[in-house]
Amino acid sequence: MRNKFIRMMHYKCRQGIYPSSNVKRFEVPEDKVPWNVDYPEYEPVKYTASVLKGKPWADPEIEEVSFKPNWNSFDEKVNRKSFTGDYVINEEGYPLNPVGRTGIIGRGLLGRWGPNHAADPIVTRWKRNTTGALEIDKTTDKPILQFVAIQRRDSGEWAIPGGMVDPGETISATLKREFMEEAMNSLEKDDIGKEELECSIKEFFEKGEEFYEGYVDDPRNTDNAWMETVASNFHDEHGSTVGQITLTAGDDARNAKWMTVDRNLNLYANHIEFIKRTVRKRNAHW
Ligand code: RP5
Repeated sequence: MRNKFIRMMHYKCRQGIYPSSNVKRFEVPEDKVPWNVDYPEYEPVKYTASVLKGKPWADPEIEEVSFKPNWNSFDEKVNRKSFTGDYVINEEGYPLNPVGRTGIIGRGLLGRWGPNHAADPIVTRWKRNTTGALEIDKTTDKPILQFVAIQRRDSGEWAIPGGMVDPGETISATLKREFMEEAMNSLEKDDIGKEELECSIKEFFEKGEEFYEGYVDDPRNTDNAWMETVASNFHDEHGSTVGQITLTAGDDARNAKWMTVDRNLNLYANHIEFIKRTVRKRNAHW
């Protein structure tokens, strides 16, 4: 399960302007990404969004004397361990992005210094025609997969309906909660409505297959804060359970829909990689 992480490269978190800001990343050519490659000209911009200040889900500044994080371990309820192995704390006391340079120091929009843990539910069904028969791609002779995608409010990009793991929350709870919030609009329901929604997907969400845990090439990553995720596939083979539900966008999602898998999809962060792995696992058309 652990990823052969050392070979990983990031792209989306080295591009131009930092999300929801006018802060320009210092340019980092691909060969200068690894920390062990000298880059004497490197002058990353320092940026931590002001929106983080005083938020209960965000860390204080590193310099704050009362802030004594236990790096590389479970720190009270906050998971500061990385799936990539132990990360380095530099001389100034900042954790270093395990993939390498991003052109920005500080936390940007991310709440935690070091790893920020998320979970991504990849909910799939087969594409069917109007009679209910599987659609088979003529070139590969394989059935075509569809997955639940949401359109993010922040960037407008389509994405897997993942979200942050709350302190002390189990990954399986995050996977179900985020799906309910972003693709079923559970936050707008009263307690009874929420319970009904949960009942309708409870059994389905018990049969997930975890296939990735590791770094995410998220556009919000910085040199000192980055996203990691656990991605699990929940598959409705006969299209008879979750495959039938009406999707309603909620919370951070502007839209939600069943998206037909296509290798040319342009998705948020490196979510296309997760879809590709799911396709392989299901032996679907790519
Ligand atoms: C990505 O950001 C993860 O893969 C996950 O989909 C998402 C979590 O962040 P929020 O959607 O909560 O902002 O890196």
